[in-house]
Amino acid sequence: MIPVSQVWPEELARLYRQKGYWRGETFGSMLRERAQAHPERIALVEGETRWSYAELDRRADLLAAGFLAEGLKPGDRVIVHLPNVLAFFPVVFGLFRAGILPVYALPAHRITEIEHFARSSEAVGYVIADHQDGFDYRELATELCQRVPAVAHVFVAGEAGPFRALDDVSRAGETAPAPATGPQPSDVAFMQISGGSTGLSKLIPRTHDDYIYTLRASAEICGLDGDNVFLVVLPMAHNYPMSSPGVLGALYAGSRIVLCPSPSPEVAFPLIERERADMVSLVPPLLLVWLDAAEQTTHDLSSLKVMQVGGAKLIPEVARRVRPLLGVQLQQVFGMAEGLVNYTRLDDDDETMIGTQGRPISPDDEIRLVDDQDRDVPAGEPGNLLTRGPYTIRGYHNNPTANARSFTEDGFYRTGDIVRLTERGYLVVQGRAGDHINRGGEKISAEEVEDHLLAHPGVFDAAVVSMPDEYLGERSCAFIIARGEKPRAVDLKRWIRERGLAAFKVPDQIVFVDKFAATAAGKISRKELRASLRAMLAEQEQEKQGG
Ligand code: OOB
Repeated sequence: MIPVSQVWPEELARLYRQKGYWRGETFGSMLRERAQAHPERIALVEGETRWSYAELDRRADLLAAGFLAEGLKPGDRVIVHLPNVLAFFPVVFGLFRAGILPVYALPAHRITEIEHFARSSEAVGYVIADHQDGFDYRELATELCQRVPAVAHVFVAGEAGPFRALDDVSRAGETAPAPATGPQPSDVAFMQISGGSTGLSKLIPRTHDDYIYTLRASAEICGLDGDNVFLVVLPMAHNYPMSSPGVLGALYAGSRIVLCPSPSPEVAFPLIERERADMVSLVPPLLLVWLDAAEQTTHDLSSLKVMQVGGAKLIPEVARRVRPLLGVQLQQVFGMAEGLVNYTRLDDDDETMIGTQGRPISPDDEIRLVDDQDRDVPAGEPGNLLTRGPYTIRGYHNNPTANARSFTEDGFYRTGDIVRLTERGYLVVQGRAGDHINRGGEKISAEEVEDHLLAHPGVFDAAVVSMPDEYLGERSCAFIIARGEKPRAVDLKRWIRERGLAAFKVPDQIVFVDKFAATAAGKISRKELRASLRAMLAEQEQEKQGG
């Protein structure tokens, strides 16, 4: 098994420790300290169930011992594929304490993605819910175990079927020994999944030291403390609702987390009223829905103080409506699972809050804006955003090709974002250099979807591009050259779904063409091809509006 590590150059690591960013905490110790400091305080609310910090701490211990008793070992990797359910917390803290690495999958991921995560992380375990929103995760697990026999352990929150119930693992933990030694703060705690700008998702190893720094700093920037009630509506396996400050930042600060079973206003608004939630994080399309619903709601939302919006670009016209309609402070969040996170600050003026995507968490986040030849652009001009710092990774797990492409020789991460810097050091996102589609915060790699389309017998060639969408910001359009008789668009969409991909990757629109225009150089550059198709779509859109 290839060990997972994440190492910064020694002098930088020393600096980050000296400056107090990395304080030698681990997730296990962090939860223990909170549980000792305020054992009775409520940490988690789901429906009628309330768990105190002591309760969560106890359950995490049981699962840590239980997972080891099941035969898992420190350093093993376990895919955690859970929706927003209570079990998420004792599972991940149990794994942390045992030194086992969670690999976070999103609820929307399906067999193709999960198989890829299992292979690339060499996972031996898989944690799922029994079923959610009509989807049975146990069937997915059965398929996964057939395809990747190395996944020898499947644990289920709920009805286990042929697998092992988490409740039984907890029970086994009652009599099993506690982990002998815990992980070190500089060890990798877990792996996140990259948005996948080119091809398949990559694994992002994050250490206890670096991630806990972001929790502490984010909680401070967002004004979280023991009195706050954080409502989580986005899937918390994603880096944004997990850590910006998200659920883990809320636990770090000793706040209360309320799990919301659905992001829709019909479910969230009554919960805000009942639990007096004061903070929530949304993506832009969801904000639109909430804004509309807020105009008519009879629910008391007056407890809400801060509403974060991030994951995709929030346009100023929408940002401007937040305070008048919801009576809350807007906070923009621009971040990435690889590290760098920017926030507008709660005391920023309106113009900054509405018109920028914030500034970095850390004084030691280094930002460079460069042209396509890696030369610094003049001040105020847009450029490709490069970054490195105390919580931005220096490389993906076991992926030298991606690392050569995504990192400079001196360790800057190439974010793929095109941004502009204001005079005060705030970032304004202008777009993406690469070919990923940001569908309302859900990231789609054009290349990945093209590869699946190309596998269809009726497809000769395919190019997937983003197109502007009023609601989602961007949606996906697949240009197809048919082989022989044209397949029907619905069949191609079904094809993608049946290939076991997350539903958000199904192209929103399919356009058949006879050929792709050759590029200036006469050869087929997919990048240029996508750019020209995108330009064509934009032109058509303009014509439609003009006429
Ligand atoms: C967050 O993380 P990822 O890894 O799913 O996606 C990162 C990419 C960024 O590189 C950027 O292209 C886009 O998502 N993005 C934004 C944005 N926030 C993220 N683009 C425009 N405006 C924003 N506010 O999406 C993520 C991770 C942590 C915190 C927040 C978001």
